[in-house]
Formats: sequence, C-alpha cells, structure tokens
Amino acid sequence: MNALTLYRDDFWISPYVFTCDVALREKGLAYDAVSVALQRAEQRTDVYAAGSVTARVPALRHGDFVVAESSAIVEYLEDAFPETPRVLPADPKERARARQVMSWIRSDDTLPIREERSTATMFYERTDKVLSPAGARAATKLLDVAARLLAHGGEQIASDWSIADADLAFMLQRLMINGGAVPERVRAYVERVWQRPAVRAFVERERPAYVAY
Ligand SMILES: N[C@@H](CCC(=O)N[C@@H](CS)C(=O)NCC(=O)O)C(=O)O
Repeated sequence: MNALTLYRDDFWISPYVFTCDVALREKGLAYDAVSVALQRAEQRTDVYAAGSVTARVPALRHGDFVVAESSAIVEYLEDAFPETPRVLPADPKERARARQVMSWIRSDDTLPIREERSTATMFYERTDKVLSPAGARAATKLLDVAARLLAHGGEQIASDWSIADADLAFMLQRLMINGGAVPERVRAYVERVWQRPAVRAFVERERPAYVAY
C-alpha cells in the first residue's frame, strides 16, 4: 500500500533520476523503478501527467501520493522517512548550503554544460567537441564554485556527505569523463563521491542501447 515507486527514464541518464536513485539507496529504502519512455513522450500521457502534475521525470509514488521534481522528492524522503539516514545535513546552515548547491546545479548557470556535455556522453558515447565560449565560461564558474565549496579543506561540502555532493560531482563528471581539465583537489573530491556504493550502483547499471531523443 505504501510502496515506493520511482518513475525514471528508459536509459537511466537523467541527472534528476540519479539524485533520487542515490537518495533512496543512501536511505536504504526499497523501491520499484518504472520506466517512462521520454523518447516516446510517455511523460505527456494523460495518466502520467495527471499523477506527476508537471509531466516530468523523475516522479516518486508513495502509496497514492505522487510528487515530481528531484529536489522536492529528496525533501519528501527526508520528511517521510525521518528514521532513515539523512541525505541533507541536519544543521540548518549546512542544509541551506546543500540546498543552494542543488538549486544552483539546476540553474541557467550550468545550462551550457548540460547541453554540451549531455549525460549521454557520460553513459554512452564520449564527446571530443570543444566547449563553446558559453560552455567554457560555465565550466570555469563550475570549477570556481566547487573550489569555494571545498575551500574549508574538508572531504565534502558539509561536515558529512550529502546529496548535494552527489549532484555536484555528477555535474563535474560531465567535464571529467569527457577529458576536461579539473584541478586535482576537485578531481579527488569527485572520485571520492563516485566511490560511494549508491553512486556506483547508478553508474554501473545495465543500460539498453541508446536512442537519441
Ligand atoms: N527540475 C526537474 C527537471 C526534470 C527534467 O528536466 N526531467 C527531464 C528528463 S532529465 C524530462 O522529464 N524531460 C521531458 C520533458 O520535460 O518533457 C527535476 O529536478 O526533477
């Protein structure tokens, strides 16, 4: 009755599905994954649109409640399952910083990276295309932001790992995996995040042959 279902893309390349999948695993919550074929515009079917409200992937079903938007899903999991390991910091200031990072990762500042270093390049075919001037500016800002977030010398953004680390490392991997130059300290941070079992589980999933959409 109160089972959890994550609606996800066919190819497991949505960065927002990544966030939710990692959060569910970090929390040790069992869930079923149901594919919504974006390449066939299944997210726009009446039934999916009605349930998710905003007709985007991912969405989470918990019993008869459905919510979309990855940040809202993470917040819901924190609130609905307080007995499970936290994925957002408990400290209000650290939690605010984590939310800031997650919102910023989803903002226009990173759009050129999302466009020029798509997640298909992470899980299917790398790109050797040179970043456009806008892409290069976005990459420089991303690296500056990462350096500032880690300037305290710790191993992650907050005093403990949080889902914001997964999001930030995922964005940085778009550059790294495609051969982009990343300072050693930031690279080591990304590699640390990439070793987390929940992150590995997403990265190492079997994926079907890719159909561009
Ligand atoms: N801000 C949303 C973004 C979700 C999103 O853009 N999902 C994409 C797949 S990665 C999607 O559903 N695209 C199809 C569409 O918008 O019709 C979140 O964080 O969940």
